[in-house]
Amino acid sequence: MAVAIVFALLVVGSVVFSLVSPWWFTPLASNWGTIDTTLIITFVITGVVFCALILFMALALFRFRHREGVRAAYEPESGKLELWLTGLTSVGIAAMLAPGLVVWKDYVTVPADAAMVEVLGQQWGWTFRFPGADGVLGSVDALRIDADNPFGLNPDDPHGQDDVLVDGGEVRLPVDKPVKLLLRSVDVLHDFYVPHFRAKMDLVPGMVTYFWFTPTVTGTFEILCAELCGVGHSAMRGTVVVVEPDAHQPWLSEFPTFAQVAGGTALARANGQENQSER
Ligand SMILES: [Cu+2]
Repeated sequence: MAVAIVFALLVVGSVVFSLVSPWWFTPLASNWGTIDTTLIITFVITGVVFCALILFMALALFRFRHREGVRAAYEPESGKLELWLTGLTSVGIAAMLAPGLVVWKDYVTVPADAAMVEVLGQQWGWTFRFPGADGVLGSVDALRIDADNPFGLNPDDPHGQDDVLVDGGEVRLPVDKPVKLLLRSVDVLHDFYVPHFRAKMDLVPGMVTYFWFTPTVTGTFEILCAELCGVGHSAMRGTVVVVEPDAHQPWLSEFPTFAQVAGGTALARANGQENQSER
């Protein structure tokens, strides 16, 4: 009897806590409100099932408690009950999975006008590459990655010459413009996650993954790595600053293009060789 009351109180407490909880999603700052909707559908369905199961247990404990002279009836099979339970479970699971399929299709169907930005993850930080004036990212090869060429760009690819290389862990994006993020990892699995955008995706060494979103609110948002990637994992943070569209280009122009970086490296090498030959 006492246990039945504890179970009932557990249900009441869980429902009240869920309704007045101070912990909820961070405010949404992208187009992915549908991801919140699918999560809420899952919360509601699992919540209803949780309450129904616990209350049924409380009811069974109370109704079938020990009484002198009363014996339990043995009923191992009930076709009718199994049909009901199977049917209801199927409907509940389908209702949780189906909305996700619709949202996933949107998530991987990138709008034609989306800007492209590459995100490069590395133990334990983020760098970014914009395609430059030609709008095309230059080709890359992991084997070319070294201290002078951290993105592994192909120096012979004309598309790569104007690519803008953004260091420092902060990327700025224009508000209300769809953007496709192309994700690469230098070393191990990482996961690019901005809670306010609801969007996340693994970075997998050896392949390029992607997702898209439209930032809808200006402000500063934190990038987290959501894949345990080594001892510095918790420090693998960055910042997305969503700015007004006309503030974006001035910020981007502060960063060097690949041609400038590679030219500087070539010059430094040439100077180094000169110095050596002078000696
Ligand atoms: Cu990581």
